[in-house]
Amino acid sequence: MKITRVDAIPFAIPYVKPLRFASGEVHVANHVLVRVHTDTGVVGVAEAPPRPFTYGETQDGIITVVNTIFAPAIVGLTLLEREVVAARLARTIGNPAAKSAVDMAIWDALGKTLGLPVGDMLGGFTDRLRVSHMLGFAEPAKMVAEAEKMVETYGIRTFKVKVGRHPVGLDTAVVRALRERFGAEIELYVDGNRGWTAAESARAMKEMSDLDLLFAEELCDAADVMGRRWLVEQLDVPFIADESVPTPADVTREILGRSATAISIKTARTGFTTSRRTHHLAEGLGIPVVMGNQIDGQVGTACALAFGSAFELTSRYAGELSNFLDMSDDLLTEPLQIRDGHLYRSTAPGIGFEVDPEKLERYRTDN
Ligand code: MUC
Ligand code: MG
Repeated sequence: MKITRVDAIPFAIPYVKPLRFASGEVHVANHVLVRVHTDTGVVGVAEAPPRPFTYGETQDGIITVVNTIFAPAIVGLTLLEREVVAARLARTIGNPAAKSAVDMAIWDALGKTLGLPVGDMLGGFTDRLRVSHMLGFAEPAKMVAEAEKMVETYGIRTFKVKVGRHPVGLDTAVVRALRERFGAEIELYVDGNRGWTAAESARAMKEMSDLDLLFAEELCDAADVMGRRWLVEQLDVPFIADESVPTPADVTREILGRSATAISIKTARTGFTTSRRTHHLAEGLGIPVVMGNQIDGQVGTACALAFGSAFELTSRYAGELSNFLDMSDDLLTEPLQIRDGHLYRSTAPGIGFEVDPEKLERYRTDN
């Protein structure tokens, strides 16, 4: 069960439909596949999606920090020493996606070693999550057409609409068009990726007050401390902190400071070990949790599914698990399938996926 080697492999898979949102856009999944090798021949796998516009990480930076700092710090430890791994990774500031991929690859290797699914090892609450689909910026008619396709093809009935554009009416019109098209058939919430000011957010939320929104997420910057508290105080729906809560300490500050009332847990950002801490904290604070998506490929989506299905609190709401649908291809031998609005986790040992060696060969960019 000893860690013998860690690989960090860059790969690039283009998106058929790029995702556009207030803080950036993604056209190609330039991710890093992290593999943790052990002395018994078991290999654990996870992926790190760099999001420079949110966390400052780049594909090259992830590879460098894994190869030069993380791998030397953890080779020789066993798969059971996950808290020692976490403490050693924590000596380096930032780098959330790189740390998370190393952590989840270790859990994958441990599950494979023990013959147990990671979702069961973490909590085993359920075998499925309802799926929420993210609608990126486009013309209103196109966003409605995309939602129609998701309802018809996959049975998805929860949509997160990206907002944060100017003028504010551009986005509120889309949300209104969606509600008018689907009525009570769908759940709707909005994510601003810090695109609006607190005052613009308040105006937009007032404009949408009759649209039965489930949540509002990160509409304005948490750095505008008083403005955000002022906004959150007047909302009648939970306000989700996403990129403003990359660590459990940030969750504590945002929630106790009353500048958020719910959180997004992203396994791409906090792996399994820290996501578990965040989950327990959210449970103790009594706040809603949504499983978020860092524009993950299928490897990352399988990770979010394993974690989200492990606990009652993380499986209560639909999880954001469908961004991979917009990619032109992926790495798995058996692609994830959304059926009747749900993703079901695999019962295979580990996180529950296999990487297809031919696909990895085709998409890796280091050969
Ligand atoms: C989200 O929920 O914000 C967009 C940027 C990012 O880091 O994640 C996505 C989705
Ligand atoms: Mg978000």
